Amino acid sequence: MPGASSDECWLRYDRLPDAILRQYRQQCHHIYVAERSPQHGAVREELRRGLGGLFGEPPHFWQHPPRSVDRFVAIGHPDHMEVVADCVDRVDITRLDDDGYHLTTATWQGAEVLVVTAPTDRGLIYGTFRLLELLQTRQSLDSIQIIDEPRVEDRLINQWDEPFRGSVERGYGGESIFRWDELPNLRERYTDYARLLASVGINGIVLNDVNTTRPGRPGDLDHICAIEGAHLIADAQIPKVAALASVFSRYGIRPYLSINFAAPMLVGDLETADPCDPDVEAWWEERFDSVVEQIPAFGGVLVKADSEGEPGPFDYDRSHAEGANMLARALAPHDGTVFWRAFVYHDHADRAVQAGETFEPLDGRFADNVTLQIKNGPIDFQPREPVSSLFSLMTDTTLACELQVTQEYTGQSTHICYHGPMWEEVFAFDTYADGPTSPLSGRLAGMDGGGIVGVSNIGEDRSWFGNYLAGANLYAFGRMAWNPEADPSAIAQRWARRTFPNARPDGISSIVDILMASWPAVVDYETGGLGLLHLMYNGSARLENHYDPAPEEWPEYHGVTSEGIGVDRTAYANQYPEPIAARYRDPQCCPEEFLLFFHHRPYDATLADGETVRERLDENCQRGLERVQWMRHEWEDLAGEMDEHRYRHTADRLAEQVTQANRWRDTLRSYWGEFADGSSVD
Ligand code: BDP
Repeated sequence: MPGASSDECWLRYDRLPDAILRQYRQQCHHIYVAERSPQHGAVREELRRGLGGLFGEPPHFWQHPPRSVDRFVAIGHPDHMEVVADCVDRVDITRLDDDGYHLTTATWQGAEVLVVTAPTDRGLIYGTFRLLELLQTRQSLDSIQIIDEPRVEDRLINQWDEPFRGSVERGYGGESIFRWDELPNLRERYTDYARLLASVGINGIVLNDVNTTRPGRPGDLDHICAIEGAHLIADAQIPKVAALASVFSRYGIRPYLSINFAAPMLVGDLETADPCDPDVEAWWEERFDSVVEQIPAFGGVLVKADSEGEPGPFDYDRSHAEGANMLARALAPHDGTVFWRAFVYHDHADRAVQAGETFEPLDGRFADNVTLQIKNGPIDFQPREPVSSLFSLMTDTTLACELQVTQEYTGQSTHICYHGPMWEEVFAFDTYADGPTSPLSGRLAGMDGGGIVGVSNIGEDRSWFGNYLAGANLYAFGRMAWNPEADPSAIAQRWARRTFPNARPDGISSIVDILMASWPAVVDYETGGLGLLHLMYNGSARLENHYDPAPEEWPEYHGVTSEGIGVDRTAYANQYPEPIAARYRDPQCCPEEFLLFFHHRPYDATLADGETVRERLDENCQRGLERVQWMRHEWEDLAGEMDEHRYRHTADRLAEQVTQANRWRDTLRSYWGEFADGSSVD
């Protein structure tokens, strides 16, 4: 069991009330699970922990069919377990997606059996977590029939871990949990993290930050460990990565590394990293051979190239397809994937336009094992952005959608901001990539190798996230990567029931209501709700603040002038296929929430209901504040529904969120107010 210093999040296995315990114990005390692989070990361990906690006594494990009992649980593949083969139709199981699973009840030689089966060991892990969820949420196990399979193939967490300083870029849940200086020695917390990820269906983790060298910008702390991310592929460091990787692999989570495109020079001693130079390709081949020899489950690499100072193919006048494909060839013999990020800076002043200009001409030219990893919006994880045009433009390329689970621009670990509803909006967006009705969810699901990727929000903090309610974001990320059409409110409900098992149904409903109100609230008070961006403070420190209101810092992003507000992004709107382009191009039909993203409008321009732009912005800021006040008030009534520590911690966060929402409202209103009233000049 994790100690008091580590919260159990939704894997909380508090003892169940006696009234329901008897039957559960009869059904699940005897467990028959083979010991065939490390994943089977993980299954047994989770059941020992889970059932041990829920029942107050550990289950009894069998290595062979328990013929002397009249009820048991059997977990395994039909090919490996006669009981399972007798209870289910093997064809149904082989037809399941690799990561799918099946829970069913059956009778076997007079005994009642609850079967958890799957085509792969990973599926068995998912099925086991599902069984434990049924018990945690006190559902009947009589005559169950559950078949579940992921709709998206690659469901990855990107851990923006910075080995050289023991921290996580944009991580607000405390210091890094990875102790690179102590590895290959392992910590219990690594296993707990793997359990949390596997329990929501994550099947891959990139272990280090996309920025792979130690930045020399002002404000940098002294390093506590000399390793830079770029060097994790060096022979000297692979054993550390291998140790960490072994923990995640045991839970069916494939390990990946972020690499530096110039590694042949930085880590090796070549004089170039030109992707068309055969020595460069040979260098990568040799590196990957070495990595895979020690990390057989190695999944591949993530690359941030030609962006924010990171090297890339442009340094050699090569295209991003040439860069990505060179790595893809070197990885192909190892069944590895190159996740190539589309977050690229180049000649164009507007980053939104840049991505389309860089990548559209390359559509269809990427190798099969390259996945283009695209942020959900064209700018940068703002509280709300239109969905990136690349999802419409790239019709012949494998794609992944990159989301931030961490709350870089949505209040970090202080504000409550449940991202589920934002992701729902993103996945529901009709890309028109294949004519009408091509929602992003369907595109990612229907694609061989399609992916959903999330930048993690965990750290060393006791809560993992710096804010207990932010656990809902990691939970929802996993669930929506599994099924991008899943309903974020239902997910919040499942999360809350598992996280606060002693809360009454009314209490759970309040928690869900708070979560569901939180993203619209943040959008309102941090942006005014009409599509403005980057109104937060940046600063010159290495980890820009991105938290406090400071609209004066980046006028080019939100376009506030004495004439009006917003940015004319017609060029970007034109990248979308029709009819999306027409909708965004015309201020009269542009959805209100993106009006000022696409257009510079006079303050007194009227909206559909006759109100002016300025009035609406002011009102929305006020509405956001009121929503947070309501959330705080609603939380006050939840005392008694959970332990004092989590209750108080969250109450303190909400009190601070109210203070901050007030600041945001006042700062934004007076900022554009001064321009609009003529007291501030451009
Ligand atoms: C921005 C972050 C920065 C990341 C960058 C990226 O502020 O820390 O390095 O995105 O995604 O949002 O590469």
